[in-house]
Formats: sequence, C-alpha cells, structure tokens
Amino acid sequence: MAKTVHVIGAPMDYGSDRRGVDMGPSAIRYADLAAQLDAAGVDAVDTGDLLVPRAEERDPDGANAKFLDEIEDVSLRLAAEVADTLAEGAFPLVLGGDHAVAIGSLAGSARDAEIGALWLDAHGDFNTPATSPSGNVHGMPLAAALGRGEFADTEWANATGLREENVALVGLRNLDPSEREAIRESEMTAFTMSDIDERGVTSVVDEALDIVTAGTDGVHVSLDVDWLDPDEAPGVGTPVRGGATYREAHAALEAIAQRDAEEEFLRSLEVVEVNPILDESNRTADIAAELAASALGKRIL
Ligand code: HAR
Ligand code: MN
Ligand code: MN
Ligand code: MN
Repeated sequence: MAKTVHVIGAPMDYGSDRRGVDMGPSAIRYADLAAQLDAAGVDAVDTGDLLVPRAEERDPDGANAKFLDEIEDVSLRLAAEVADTLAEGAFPLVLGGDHAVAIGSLAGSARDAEIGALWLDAHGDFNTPATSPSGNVHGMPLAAALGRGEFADTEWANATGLREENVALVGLRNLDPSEREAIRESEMTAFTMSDIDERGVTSVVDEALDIVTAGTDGVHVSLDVDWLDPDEAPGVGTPVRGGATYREAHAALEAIAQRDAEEEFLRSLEVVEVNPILDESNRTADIAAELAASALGKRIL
C-alpha cells in the first residue's frame, strides 16, 4: 500500500547563526517536492508550516544555548504534529529549518515507540550547552534528544523511546574536541567520511541500518544537507569540504528505501539546513527534494 506522507514545514532558524535557513521549507517546495514525491509513488499531503515567531522579535537569552525558550515552544508543537501524523497512520516528512528541528521530530517519533536514528551529517550535533563553542542549538540536537548534560533537565527535548545504542551517525568530518570525546564514550556508532572512502557508502549505510533497526519499532532518518560536499550542496550555513558526492547521497538514500521495501522500518524523515540565501539557483533545495524522494522509494526503473 502506498505511504501517505504528511509534509510538515518547520521554518525555524533559532539554532544557527546564519539567517535564511527559515526559508528552507519554501525552497524545497519550490524545487517541486510534490512532483518528486509523486515520482516516489507516495500520496503526499502538505500540512503547511508550523508558526515560528521571528527571531528578530525575540531575545536569544543565554549564550550557551541561544533561543532555547523559543526552540522549546516550536519543538513541543513539532513533536505533537509528528506524533499525531504517526497516530493517523501517515508518515511525517519534516522540512527544516536548522537541525534544531530534530529535537521535535525525534521527540514526536519516539513518543509511543522504541526508535533508532540514522544521522547523515558532516557534524556530530552532540554538543551540550556546556561544551558548545557557539551556543547554537543546531549543534546539540542529538545530545538534547538523549538527555545529555543540561538536557537531563529539559524533558521536552528528550526522545523517550530513543536509546543511544540505536543511533548511527554517518559521514562525520567536523567535530569539536569535547564533542568528539563524548561521541567516543557514548553507545552511539559513528562512521566518518573515511569509512565511506574505504568501504563505499552502501556498505556503511547497510551496517548503520543494522544498528538503528536492532530491536526497534522504526527508524527516524535525519538528513542534514551539509552531509553532502559543498560543491554539490552549497546552500548551507556550516559547509565542510570532503562530503558525500551527489551519487553517494543518492545511493545511500536509495539503499534505505530498498531495504525499507522489505523490512518496513522507516518511520519518519527530515531534511534540514537548506539555506536558499547561501545557495546557487536553489541547487541544494533541488537535491533535498530528490533525496527525500529517493528515501521514499523513487526508482529509475
Ligand atoms: N559543532 C559546531 C557547533 O556546535 C557546529 C555545528 C554545526 N551545525 C550544523 N549541524 N549544521 O550539523 O557550533
Ligand atoms: Mn527568550
Ligand atoms: Mn546537523
Ligand atoms: Mn551539519
């Protein structure tokens, strides 16, 4: 049976320094996400965007985790939307926004289920307010979801049904020193770009899928478009050279879809960090729309 996909826009840019990522949902829709989802053979319903108060009208408060009150407000509403979508039997596709939107996506996806999380990203996103060099919450969503550090006290940010051993990060190439230590000491599994160089992307993704599906009811896939090389996806706030190529990215998401066709683990998906202000002719949004469709089963033949 065809999946019914609910597209949920989360135009939130509280989590990063580079303004413009709030326009990500519009840019991805402009890239004809609807046609891409149609080509994937899913029934898509666009539920519109969550209301996100303008950052200019708000006070970022503490330097350690900027706009955390605002992020709490949006995350609670996003989590409810994701959980309601799942309760209806539909599939949530969240469009960011910076990666802080993952806090709400994960909390919603993990509300009534044990889930795994596959994290495609140049960055580890495992800082806490105490370790973050920037105070930008888009560098913290995994730590928030897993209740690390100060996030032990922010219940709204915790993804109750997500366990560290069911988290796999793929494509890492930029970590802060204490974040690196925290990842090494955690129960998460991390694959760097070097692993992709050595083994090929489909082998790495396959092993990552073993980890995120082991004993879980479903999997949340979080695609940060800075996972791709900035030559392919320049419209991001924190580009890092040496990322996944266009073909590697497609191969990865196609591998997810192919295995999902048999194992049916895919539970929720988000595409984040598309910043059209920094983009070239909406290329990054085009890739975001294509990759979402690949994950949901779009095939050439
Ligand atoms: N690690 C850095 C920080 O915490 C940069 C985070 C980069 N952000 C993202 N997330 N785009 O993947 O500030
Ligand atoms: Mn405030
Ligand atoms: Mn990220
Ligand atoms: Mn990133």
